[in-house]
Amino acid sequence: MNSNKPLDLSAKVPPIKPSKLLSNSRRIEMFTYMLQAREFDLAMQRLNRQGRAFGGVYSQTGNEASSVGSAYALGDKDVLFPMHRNIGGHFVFKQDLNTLMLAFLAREGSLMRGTDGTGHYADVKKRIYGNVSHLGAMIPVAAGFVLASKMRGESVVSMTYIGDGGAQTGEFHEGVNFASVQKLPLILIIENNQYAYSSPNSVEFACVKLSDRALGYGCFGVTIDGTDVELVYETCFKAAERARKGEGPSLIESITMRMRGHAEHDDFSYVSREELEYWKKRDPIDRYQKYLLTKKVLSLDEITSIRTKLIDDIRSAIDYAVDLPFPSGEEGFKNVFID
Ligand SMILES: Cc1ncc(C[n+]2csc(CCOP(=O)(O)OP(=O)(O)O)c2C)c(N)n1
Ligand SMILES: [Mg+2]
Repeated sequence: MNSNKPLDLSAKVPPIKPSKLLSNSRRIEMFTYMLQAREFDLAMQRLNRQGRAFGGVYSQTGNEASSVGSAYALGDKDVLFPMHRNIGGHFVFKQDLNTLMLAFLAREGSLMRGTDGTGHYADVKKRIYGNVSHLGAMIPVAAGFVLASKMRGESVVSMTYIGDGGAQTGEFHEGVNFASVQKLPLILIIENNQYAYSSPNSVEFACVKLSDRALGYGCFGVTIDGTDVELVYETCFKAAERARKGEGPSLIESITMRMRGHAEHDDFSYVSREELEYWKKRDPIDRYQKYLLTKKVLSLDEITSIRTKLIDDIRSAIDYAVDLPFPSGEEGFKNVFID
């Protein structure tokens, strides 16, 4: 799979590449997390239109397989440094809905004390760190985390993400180079969703695949279809195995599509209808649902009842959060300056 090439609009949607590492119950679990990510995203879009969600609402639609499949491949000591389109990973790491909704609706008492509405929080107990908003800057932090654990003799894998735009920053290079030299157990997923704001890949980089850079760093690199959750899972599981064996970092370019604007204010009129149609056919949830139905892992009725329960739970979390107050103005000055 190439990243920086014009799309072949007539190309057929490939079948899901089933992973031998997954049982059917784990498939259902992954699919449920994907549905949860989608429904949470739709709820955030609605809240934004109702004027109840402030700041940027960065749609995750199209990124569910990449975000869920990658985080699902980690173990229970590993750590996650998600970016702004990785809500699925928060669910995989068992973040609860009320906590997330409080943070996203910037309510008093939330993990960011109501000073942020876009998920820049850390929840150390849940092993979720980030996101660091400055593109690229989280990579050295995620690398530093496992440098520290390595020095303590612990076996921890750190997974983090960067976009196709963020992959062009200096700190991307510094972080991946450092992790490769130190053979750190770091997995970096480049989520190439075709655009950074309105800039397409063609104005971002000149190489064919972003994973080709791995050769220059001396680490493992691969480019995969990021809309196939089982392929994402298997690729990341193997990367984590290599990391635990001391074989160093992996640079995984996951090809997806940002199906909406950069944030909800952006009408993404710079994306052609043909391009969106191409990617609609590769919707990660539709693809996986079709696979699970064909293999009789789930029936349509079962999927409907999973979805209904997820929607009910999200509604309850919204009801819980919207009734709580915003923080006082002084909160914005706390933890910013040293007295
Ligand atoms: C160093 C830096 N420059 C600019 C920004 C503003 N910014 C936030 S998201 C974004 C676009 C990122 O595009 P990409 O990395 O492709 O991620 P995507 O939003 O497509 O998931 C920009 C320019 C920033 N946060 N950090
Ligand atoms: Mg992008």
